[in-house]
Amino acid sequence: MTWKRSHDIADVSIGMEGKEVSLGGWIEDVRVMGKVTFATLRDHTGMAQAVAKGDAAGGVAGAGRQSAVGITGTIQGTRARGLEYEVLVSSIEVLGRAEHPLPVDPIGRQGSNIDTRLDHRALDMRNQRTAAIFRIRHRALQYARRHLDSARYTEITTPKIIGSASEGGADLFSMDYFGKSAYLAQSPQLYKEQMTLGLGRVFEIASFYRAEKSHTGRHLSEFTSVDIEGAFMDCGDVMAELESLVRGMITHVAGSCAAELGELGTGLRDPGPFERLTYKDCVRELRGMGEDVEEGGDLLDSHLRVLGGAHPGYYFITGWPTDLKPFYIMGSEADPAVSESFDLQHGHLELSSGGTRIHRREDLAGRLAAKGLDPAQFGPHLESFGWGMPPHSGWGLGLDRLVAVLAGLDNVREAVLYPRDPDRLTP
Ligand code: AMO
Repeated sequence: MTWKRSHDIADVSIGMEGKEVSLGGWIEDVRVMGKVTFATLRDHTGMAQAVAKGDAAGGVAGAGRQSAVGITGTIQGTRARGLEYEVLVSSIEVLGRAEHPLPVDPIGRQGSNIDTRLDHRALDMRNQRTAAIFRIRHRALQYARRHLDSARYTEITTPKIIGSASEGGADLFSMDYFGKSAYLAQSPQLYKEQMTLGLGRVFEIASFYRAEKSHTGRHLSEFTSVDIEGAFMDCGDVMAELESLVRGMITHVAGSCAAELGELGTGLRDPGPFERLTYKDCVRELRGMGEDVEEGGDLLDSHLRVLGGAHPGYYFITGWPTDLKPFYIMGSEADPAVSESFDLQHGHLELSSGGTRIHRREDLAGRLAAKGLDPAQFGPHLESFGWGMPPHSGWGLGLDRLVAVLAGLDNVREAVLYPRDPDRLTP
């Protein structure tokens, strides 16, 4: 290939008038006006107008929309509205031809349903609305790493192929592992707890797996979780950490993704301190609204929808019955039937859950047995609790769900590159 890129489009300006540049990008639009051809060229940094006359005009017109091209030309002023310069093309090379008809229209003029878009995700990513979602996701992740680093958490990577369940028995993907049974990790729960005894504060951002046959706009078989675990921290400490992380993410995305949020027709601002409701408050409020809720029973999706209608923003639900929570969550000292735990909600959507963990080995073994789990299966985990296990707390935050909220999306699949659900295993 003789053609070579000289600049990203964002780095070209009218200050370079008269200079020659070589830009690589995709042709978004072509207009032939007599002997002059106009084209818009987009790269990962922006859009430029190319103008071609003579031989070059035929080359630009023949390149075809959405083909990857390299153009070489000089920068000149323009009368086009909203633009300060254009590139007068001297030569164009088609580097990767787009074969029409394309399965989805990347400009979004012809709408496609979500399944068609997900089936052709790489091309869908050229749609600026879709690209905006993934730039927002990038900024949210960037902030999460910075925030947790400055709060002295160490990033860890735990195994995804495991020998026994991390969250209890249900919803596990199993597989053959050299003649033994293995599973895909549902969360980093046991490993992150163990890591507090050496590293103190840890976090992980990774994919985890749930074999739930759920066909909803919020459940995935493979999801990304932001997890923390901190030694000598209690439920209140990690709730404060979560609130400051989520508010910081919102502010960071609002500040760094104005164009992307505009593309999605949405806006963001700091929501202020999160409301805190207890489980008992929720039961009372739901009953007051005519809902049939059993005291001590789980809040069903139908209940959360009603509650979310009354609390459309971010809010914590604390004090869940201990029986409703996983085996590692601690009961409170005042009333062991009420746990030191929380869920973070956005309206009806659960974004995160966490709490104070049981850190005494005998108590944990007892809870495992009470939950019908076999303590022997948790042998190495329980053993580590005899090595100076500190009191500790943590949470898991569903990143895909949070990005869907930030980007104003109804379906979590929109916030995931190649979502996996019971009906979707490819591409
Ligand atoms: P939990 O099971 O509540 O807790 O998961 C934590 C958060 O992860 C997200 N999430 C999902 N997102 C999309 N699809 C799914 N199938 C899915 N399952 C979970 C949700 C949820 O709030 N170990 C504990 C956390 C902890 O206590 O540290 C756990 O996994 O946003």
